[in-house]
Amino acid sequence: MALQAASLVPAAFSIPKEGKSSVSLKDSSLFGISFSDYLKVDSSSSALRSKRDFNQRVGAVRAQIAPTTTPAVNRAAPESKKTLRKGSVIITGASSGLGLATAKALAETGKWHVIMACRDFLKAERAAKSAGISKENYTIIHLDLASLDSVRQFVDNFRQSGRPLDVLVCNAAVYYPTAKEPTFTAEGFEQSVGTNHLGHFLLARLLLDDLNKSDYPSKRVIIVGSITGNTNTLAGNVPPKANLGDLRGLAGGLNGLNSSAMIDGGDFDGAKAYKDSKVCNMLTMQEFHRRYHEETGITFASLYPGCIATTGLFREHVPLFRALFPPFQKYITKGYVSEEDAGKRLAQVVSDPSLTKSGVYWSWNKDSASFENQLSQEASDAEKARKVWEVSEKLVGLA
Ligand code: LMG
Ligand code: NDP
Ligand code: PMR
Repeated sequence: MALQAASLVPAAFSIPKEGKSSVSLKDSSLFGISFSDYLKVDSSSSALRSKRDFNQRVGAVRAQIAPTTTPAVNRAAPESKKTLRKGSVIITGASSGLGLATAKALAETGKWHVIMACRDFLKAERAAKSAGISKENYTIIHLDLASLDSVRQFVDNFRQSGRPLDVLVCNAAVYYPTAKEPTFTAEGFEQSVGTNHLGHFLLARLLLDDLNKSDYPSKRVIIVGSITGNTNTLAGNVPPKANLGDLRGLAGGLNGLNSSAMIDGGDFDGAKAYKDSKVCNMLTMQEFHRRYHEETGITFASLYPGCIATTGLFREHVPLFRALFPPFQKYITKGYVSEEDAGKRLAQVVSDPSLTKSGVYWSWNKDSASFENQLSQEASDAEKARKVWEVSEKLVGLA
């Protein structure tokens, strides 16, 4: 089984390739409405309260937007430039789309070694090769997030590699928008929440020890979120909407037998399951922050990189959707971002010295400058975050 082949093979190929042309984000507005940062502010959320504190401190006028200048991908702090050792970053799902583009952006700086944590070893090897990532800048280690045994095996294999861990990027995801019936992970959890949330939850929990041992100046855990899980946005209001309800399905194990396959206990809907999983990702990031940031100094953050309408995420969607979605996002919503530019954004969150704030959700404005964005009420609900955490740790065998 592929799982047993969990390999630890250093990269062996290096073929340089021209970068793709990038698309710059202009005005992200449709019919006069700004989509990139239109936000309903929920004054009861704790995220807002902490943001307010932050904004009061920095004297920002707008509560939800604290733009930073667009920094170079790996602009090292001047004093550390010469002495800093190469950073070591694990990126899950680095075999395509955003993960691959981020691996490329980081590797190209020469300042990062990327551990590509991928379920298809050969695909990852080919992807690294065709992206032109030099062999000394990456290692592929097998990881199938849809199997908790594989997650544990990955952690063992990573430890055996002897490399330090400075940054973990939880990027991999699956999306089944047209599935009529749920499919399940090795442990019998509905596939999208099982992979996108539970697999990453176990991975990040196990790797905290490794991050703690790192002597790197800025240690980070980044979990990729999305606008479509946030119902304070137009995109988050396209049905079906994310909603975790009272977590009865999650508590029942999402197995579709004696419990619903959906977190809220409702009927299966693949698009909703994906959006729910992204809400779990964003809640998990904040709960990590509350539990571990002060004690460990690790930065926990999430982000919405923009709509990367061309990636493999939409592989299960109907052909008409795949054909229309990129032009729709490019010319109508203007929320489109190329894989290359999205990779640079995530690479900033990994490595930029100015993006060390913990517990935040980053987005980018029309000038491609990063800003701290406002999560929806549900995605910033501290009580729900705690419950998701507690139920999840039972499901993955940590409690
Ligand atoms: C659904 O299918 C599944 O049914 C559902 O179960 C779930 O899985 C869901 O979230 C996943 O997917 C997807 C299908 C359903 O969507 C599509 O195929 C449409 C995708 C969106 C693409 C829209 C194409 C519009 C045409 C763009 C052409 C590009 C032209 C570029 C050049 C422009 C030059 C100026 O469909 C839907 O979800 C609804 C689709 C309805 C399509 C309507 C498109 C209109 C877009 C306009 C924006 C809306 C703004 C409203 C204001 C209008 C004011 C005039
Ligand atoms: P892709 O499908 O291109 O990439 C997803 C990656 O996840 C692939 O490398 C895939 O591996 C990997 N993966 C899937 N299942 C598993 C598994 N069980 N174990 C290990 N790896 C797995 O999609 P994107 O690049 O678009 O998605 C990356 C992230 O960005 C996701 O978290 C997504 O939610 C997020 N995102 C994407 C947006 C977009 O517009 N595309 C917008 C907002 C957020 P393989 O190559 O083997 O299939
Ligand atoms: Mg959405 C107005 C801005 C906007 C943005 C930024 C997105 C992002 N979308 C927007 C609007 C709309 N979308 C509108 C008006 C519609 C109705 C036509 C629409 C439809 C739509 C569909 C059917 N959009 C989608 C789908 C998907 O299947 C995608 C999805 O929900 O995946 C979970 C999707 C997305 N839209 C986005 C983004 C970023 C996605 C996909 C990726 C993700 O959230 O990870």
